[in-house]
Formats: sequence, structure tokens, C-alpha cells
Amino acid sequence: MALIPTLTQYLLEHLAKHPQQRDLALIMSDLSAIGKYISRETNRAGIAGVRGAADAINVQGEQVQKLDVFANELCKDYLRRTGHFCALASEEEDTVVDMEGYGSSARYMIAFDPLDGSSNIDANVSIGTIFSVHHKRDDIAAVAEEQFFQNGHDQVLAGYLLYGSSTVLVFSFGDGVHEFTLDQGLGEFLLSNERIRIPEACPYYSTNEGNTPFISQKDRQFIEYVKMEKKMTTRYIGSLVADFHRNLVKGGIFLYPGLDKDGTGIYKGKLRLNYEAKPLAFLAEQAGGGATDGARDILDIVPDKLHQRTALIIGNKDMVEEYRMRDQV
Ligand code: P6P
Repeated sequence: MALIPTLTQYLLEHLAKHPQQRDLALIMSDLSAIGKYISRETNRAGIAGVRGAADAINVQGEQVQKLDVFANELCKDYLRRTGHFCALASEEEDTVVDMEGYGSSARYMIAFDPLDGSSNIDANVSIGTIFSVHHKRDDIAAVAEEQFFQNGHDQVLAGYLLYGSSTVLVFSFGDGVHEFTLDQGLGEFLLSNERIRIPEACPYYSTNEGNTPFISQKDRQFIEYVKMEKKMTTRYIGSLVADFHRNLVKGGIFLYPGLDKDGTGIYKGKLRLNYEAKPLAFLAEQAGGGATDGARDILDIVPDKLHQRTALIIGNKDMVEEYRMRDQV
């Protein structure tokens, strides 16, 4: 019986070919351990007393869920102790998290969304953890927000954990996108899909149609186009990682255009650039897909704020390109 490689075996084989990526392999191992902890807590949320809202509003102005707090504290403590990072940025933290001496010789920094889609926890809908790793910049202070103002093409590792019908870990070091599935019995992530390519076919469009009154005319026209001309089927889970993962493996385009909710004529993005759009855009590109904010490739956007938001159109390359080139109204 051919044994399916564990993540550890896969990383050791990767290291034999890329010895210079030792630290990245160790980081990947640490992130998989975090995924196991969050998966266990998520899978028993209803009996672990971690359902429902915590008594806090985060920097995003969102109601914090109890599982958000668990996931965020776990990520901070675990990642700090690895010693791999000079700085951490979390969706749940106002500013950069100090490594308290653990990161003095660190060569990397990490931005993460500890639990994306957490408003869906109580409905038992899939949720995820998203991470983005860059080299530390030596031209600025180690624990500085500017460490996170880097071009998306320069990510050295990006990926996510998806806590769904199974728990999957999907990541790329920049040489293809690979998926591992958690074998709960073994307590190991096993290789389940190597060198994933987004299918050429694009059967799904994924957008919150409830935002129709708030998007631009040309965005409304494009969504009508994919419905009426391209005859796509709609799928919208409302958890970015789940919507992205479906499109990654089955083909599709996800659209979260800018919204003008106050009638100013200014269309603002909702999703966060540093720890949602950039890492997923890195994976999309590695899998033969694309990602844009409507004007620019997401990976070309250099953030100038830690929690900068962006419009995000991501998935099938041809459809993303059609969106980017759509007629200006
Ligand atoms: P809406 C979840 O809160 C999230 O950040 C993403 O996971 C998801 O894609 C998006 O917001 C859903 O937003 O406005 O459609 O509820």
C-alpha cells in the first residue's frame, strides 16, 4: 500500500532540494500545529463553550467571537515562541505585536487572520486561518508597521487552513500550491493534492448579491454578464477561505467589489490586503489564476496601512482578466 506522505515527510523532501528554506519548512510545521489546535476547538465549539460573541469589538469595528479570541491568542503565543518572526500582525490586533525578545535574530515577519469568517461559527459554516510571510526588512526597525508594507510578489510563504467537512492546509513557498488534509486519527496532515491548478472552466461566480445597490454600474454590468452571457452558477458561502478554496479546486471567480454605502461616489473595499487578499492572490497566481482590485494586480499593491482594505476579484485567470479589462462606463 503506497503510504501518503505526511507534511513532515513532504517538508523534509522539500528541504533536501531547497536546504536554504529550512526556516520556512519549520514555520510551515508550526502553522500546521496551530491548525490542529484550532481545528479541534472549532470542531467542538458547541460543547467547548467557545460559541458566541466575546465582550469586545476589534480594530475592524467587528464583534469579536469567543473563538476569534482563542485563535488569536494561540497564534500570537505559538508564533512568538518559534523565534522565527521579528513581528506579527493580526487582524485582531490594532498594531504590530511585539515578540518580547523571542524575535531578536528573526529573519521573517507574518501577517495572519486567525479566524476568518468567524461570524459563521455558530451556524457551523466553514471558517479559516490565513497567513502571509515576508522576509524581514533590514532598513527599518524590526517591530514596525512598515515591515508589513511589502509587495505581494515578495511573499516567501502564503496559505490557509480551512476548517470544513475536513480540515485542509493549503500553502505555497512559491513553487506551486499544495493541499494537505488532517487525518484526525493520526493527528497528521497528509498530502491530498499537489501542484493544484485552477481549472480552465469557470462554472461559479461568487459574490454577495445583497451588495448590488452599493456597487458601481460597471460592476453590476459585469455580474449580469457572468450570469446572462457566461451562464455561471452562483455559490457564496460568506467565508472567504471557503469561497476561495472551492474556486481553487473547481474553478470560479470571487468578486468583492468596492462598495459605496454612504452615497459619496467613493467605492471602498471590505477585505483586508495584508492577511486576506495578498496571501490568496499569491496562491491564485501560483495555481495559474489571478487577482485584481479592478485596476491593479493585487500582488502589485504595496500597503501603506497595516489593516488596509481592498476590493478583491480573484480566481480563474481569464475571468479576472476580463473583469480588469471590462469597458469603462
Ligand atoms: P459579507 C467574513 O466576515 C469576511 O471577512 C470574509 O470571510 C467573507 O468573504 C466576507 O467577510 C463576507 O462579507 O459582506 O458578504 O458578509
